[in-house]
Amino acid sequence: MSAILNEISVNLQKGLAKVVKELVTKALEEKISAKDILEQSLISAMDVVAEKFKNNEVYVPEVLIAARAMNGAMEILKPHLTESGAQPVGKALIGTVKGDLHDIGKNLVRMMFEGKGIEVIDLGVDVPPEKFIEAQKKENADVIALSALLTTTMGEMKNTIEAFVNEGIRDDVVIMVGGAPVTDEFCKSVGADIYTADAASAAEEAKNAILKRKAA
Ligand code: B1M
Repeated sequence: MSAILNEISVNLQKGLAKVVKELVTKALEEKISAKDILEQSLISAMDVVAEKFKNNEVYVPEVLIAARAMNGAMEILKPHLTESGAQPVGKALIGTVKGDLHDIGKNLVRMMFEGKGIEVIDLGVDVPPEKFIEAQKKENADVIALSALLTTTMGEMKNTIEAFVNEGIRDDVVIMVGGAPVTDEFCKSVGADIYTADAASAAEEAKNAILKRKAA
């Protein structure tokens, strides 16, 4: 790994948002690709934080500070991950489900979608089913993208899908699910259409699904 990517990783683990932003800007100036910065320093730094959190070596405040630094750095990368001037291929609603406050993965998915030319309405975190329904009635999106990071909130994906069924609008949309505890088996069991393990594949699958629907 190049020295600057290592430096970004070390500072992100410490949650030094300002330093991380400066280093990310510098790395871009040095022509390191946004993809490499994202994968080799930001995501790998969060993996280190996650491991330490799991082992009780760091606690919620430290993780929160690192997460803020990560989100700040991603905002700098955003224009570099997004194809500029592309015609929107379709629209997606995205949110982290009710009871769940994790947003880094969801934000990554949003950016990757935007990178594929998909317009994204981001409903944020802790989004109850009725908010997805209300937004869908207004926006008429092609894709509903649900993120969950907790085993205790995965069930909200099922509740959200059931709400779409109850409103009679389930078959009008492609419903995608993802997040660390989510699996393909779970996706099938709750009646979602697509599961992907990472944000880049989610964007790829979303674009394919939109183009397929539009061609049908
Ligand atoms: Co939380 N947390 N957390 N946390 N946290 C986890 C998820 C946990 C696994 C840590 C652990 O114990 N090992 C654990 C969950 C255990 C479980 O349920 N199995 C946990 C816990 C327990 C908690 C609290 C309950 C802790 C507490 O208060 N005691 C609490 C819950 C709060 C709540 O949500 N109600 C909590 C709080 C927090 C913070 C606020 C401190 C912070 C979140 C800050 C934020 O997001 N702004 C936080 C963090 C950062 C984590 C870990 C360390 C890192 C998550 C992350 O951002 N990873 C996490 C440990 C871990 O995941 N190993 C942990 C980086 C990110 C890029 O990955 O989000 O997985 P991820 O996204 C991936 C894929 O999953 C995928 O794409 C991304 C990669 O490309 N993806 C999708 C995500 N969404 C997708 C949607 C798709 C497709 C792919 O399609 C629609």
